Amino acid sequence: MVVPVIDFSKIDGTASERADTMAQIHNGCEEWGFFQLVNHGVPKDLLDRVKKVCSEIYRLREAAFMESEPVRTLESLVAAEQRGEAAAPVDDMDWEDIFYLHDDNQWPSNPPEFKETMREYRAALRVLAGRVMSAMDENLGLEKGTIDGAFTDGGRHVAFFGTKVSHYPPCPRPDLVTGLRAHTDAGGVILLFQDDRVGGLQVLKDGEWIDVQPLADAIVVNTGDQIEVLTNGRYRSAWHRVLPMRDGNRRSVASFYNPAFEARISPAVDGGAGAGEYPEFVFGDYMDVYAKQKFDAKEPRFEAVKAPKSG
Ligand SMILES: O=C(O)CCC(=O)C(=O)O
Repeated sequence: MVVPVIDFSKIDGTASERADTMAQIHNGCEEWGFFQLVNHGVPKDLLDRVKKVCSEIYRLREAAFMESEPVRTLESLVAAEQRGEAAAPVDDMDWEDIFYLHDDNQWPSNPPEFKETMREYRAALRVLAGRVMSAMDENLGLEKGTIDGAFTDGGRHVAFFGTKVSHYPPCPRPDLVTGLRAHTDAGGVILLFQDDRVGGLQVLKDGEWIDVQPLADAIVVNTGDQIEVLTNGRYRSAWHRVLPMRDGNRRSVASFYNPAFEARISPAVDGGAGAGEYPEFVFGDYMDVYAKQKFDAKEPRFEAVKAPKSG
């Protein structure tokens, strides 16, 4: 099984190319919760610059990673093992170096081209997120703008758009720690620019972990828990994880197009089987629960934000 790869430029092609592309997107959302887009309109030159500034920034952060808790924890586990003690795998931390870019937080000012490149990249990705959401609206028989409108409460708020820059440095003992523990994403549409050589990302499909194969210049799309609620379970958020690798420093840049924290989320389409199970809630409340339960099953999160029934 291979995560679907979709040529997004064909959405502007002939009627039959468009219909075929829309069907592939629908299948990717319904059957996988993950797919890869090629020819997605984000210029290659911009992707190359993103790779360059993100690699440079890791070089500036590497010494701090080497002093970080995952590294120290692993070192002490290995030392214990050498003393003949049993080393149990760590299950509460990840072998990753990360930082976030939002519209209103402080960004690194080194290397000097970082800010400008990432501003340009985020603008391009915001456009791509809009195009992907429009395709989903159409595939679900919703009026254009429905998903985005739900994320902004009909334009009253601004959708949250965050970017997480991650590196998964080479790990000497991948048997003792995870790159990133299995989880589903909390938000809406996630667009990931992953390393084109070092793998490690896997998606759970029909009970089996499948590699999200590195593919040069592709953007991996996955849908989060809010899309699952809006679609009444038709597009379910998929579990995914990152395995640590002995060789290679994997880079990934994940951009999350999420509802505004104030947005009220509830199913926007009639559900099939399982309809009616999804509650209405405020996204910020969901995030409060998610912050504590990211690596747990999602159903108790939906349960936790369900408003108590009156009477
Ligand atoms: O780094 C990756 O490939 C995946 C990142 C991810 O799943 C997350 O940050 O939630």
